[in-house]
Amino acid sequence: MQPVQTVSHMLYYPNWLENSETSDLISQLAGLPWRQDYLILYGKKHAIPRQHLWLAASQQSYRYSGISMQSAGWPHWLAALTERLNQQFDTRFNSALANHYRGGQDKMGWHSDDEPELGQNPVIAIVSLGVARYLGVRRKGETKMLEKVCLDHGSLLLMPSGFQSHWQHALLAQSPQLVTQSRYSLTFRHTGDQHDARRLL
Ligand SMILES: O=C(O)CCC(=O)C(=O)O
Ligand SMILES: [Mn+2]
Repeated sequence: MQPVQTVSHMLYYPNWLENSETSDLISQLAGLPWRQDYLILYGKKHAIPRQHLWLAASQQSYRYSGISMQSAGWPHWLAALTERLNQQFDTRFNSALANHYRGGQDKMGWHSDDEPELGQNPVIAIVSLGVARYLGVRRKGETKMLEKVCLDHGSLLLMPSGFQSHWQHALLAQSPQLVTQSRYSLTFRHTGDQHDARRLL
């Protein structure tokens, strides 16, 4: 399957999943114990504009945007999907941040996936299920969006090593009147090495 290379050098694989697999995956995802987290900003409590979950084989927690998350487990279907990614891309994914965007109002703000748990120059893969949504990309330090990649149902987007040092991405909000259906994403990561190293000190 030939990927499409985006302007910022990500690799996009439309229909990476077969139709028969996507419906099973959606039912597995729908059954996860999704979390609604909150952030306190200037003394005011804000609901994060999506539901999420940290999934990992190890009990290692994951910290991003000031929220610390314990692993909600490592289901067999996720282990199988991870194995497939690792075979195809020669990666070492062992964990995933799962996101549930309930409608167009749900989103993720501008960021790079550069948490210390991920090590240097991580490769990140995003599997998308449900309604198509746009991932915006801009250069670090700039506010102008360079490109908008449509993440279709069943697609895979690969952010290569080095991408996170130069670029930021965001899952863009859309009109809740226009986008009423939900989308799930699984963003695969490799975590653990730094913690092992720290434990040895
Ligand atoms: O939902 C997406 O496609 C993007 C999510 C993302 O950037 C992340 O989980 O770090
Ligand atoms: Mn991200």
